[in-house]
Amino acid sequence: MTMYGFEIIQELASVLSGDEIIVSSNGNISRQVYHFLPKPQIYLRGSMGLPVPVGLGMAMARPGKQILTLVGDGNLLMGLGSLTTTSFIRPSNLKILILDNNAYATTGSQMTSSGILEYPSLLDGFGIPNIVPILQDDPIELIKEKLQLWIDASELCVLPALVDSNPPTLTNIPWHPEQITEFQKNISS
Ligand SMILES: Cc1ncc(C[n+]2csc(CCOP(=O)(O)OP(=O)(O)O)c2C)c(N)n1
Repeated sequence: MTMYGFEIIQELASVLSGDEIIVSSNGNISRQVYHFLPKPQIYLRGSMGLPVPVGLGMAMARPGKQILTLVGDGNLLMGLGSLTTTSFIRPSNLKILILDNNAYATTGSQMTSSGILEYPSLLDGFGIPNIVPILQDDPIELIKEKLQLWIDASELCVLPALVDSNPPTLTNIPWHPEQITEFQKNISS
């Protein structure tokens, strides 16, 4: 069965309370979040490797908000060391969803090295609570269940999702980075 990251993002819509802040990876994932989920959110643009550090900073700065960080495998690998700091600080309002399509889909679907990762062992090694990964042939009810468990977790929690890669089809986000910064500054704690 084929399952793309954008389908997980669409499913996410049904478990959101509406009060969460989403931090999304640059490229395709930010575009999908912009197109399929409530606006505004913190759409990273340009800089790779930053969704986890930015999510961590947001979770510390806004302890009263749930921060959902959506990170592609390319972005995760580029900032892998930030999992150490994340585990050390351990904000209970930070939830990380890894959308692993084993590719840099945004720039032409070049293969990443994520295929060698065993997410449960990797995350256990970092001391980070995690949920059994979403797999391509998981039935939709199970996917929703895992998303719900993840979003309801009372502590730092990571949910990996192994998805298929598809080329970007969505148009870029029409917002200037300054507008996104303005939104970010005005989020109440
Ligand atoms: C430092 C840096 N290197 C390369 C790029 C170009 N770039 C933008 S998005 C992207 C791929 C991101 O991959 P991933 O996080 O797996 O998300 P996907 O594109 O698969 O949705 C790349 C290589 C960049 N923006 N910054």
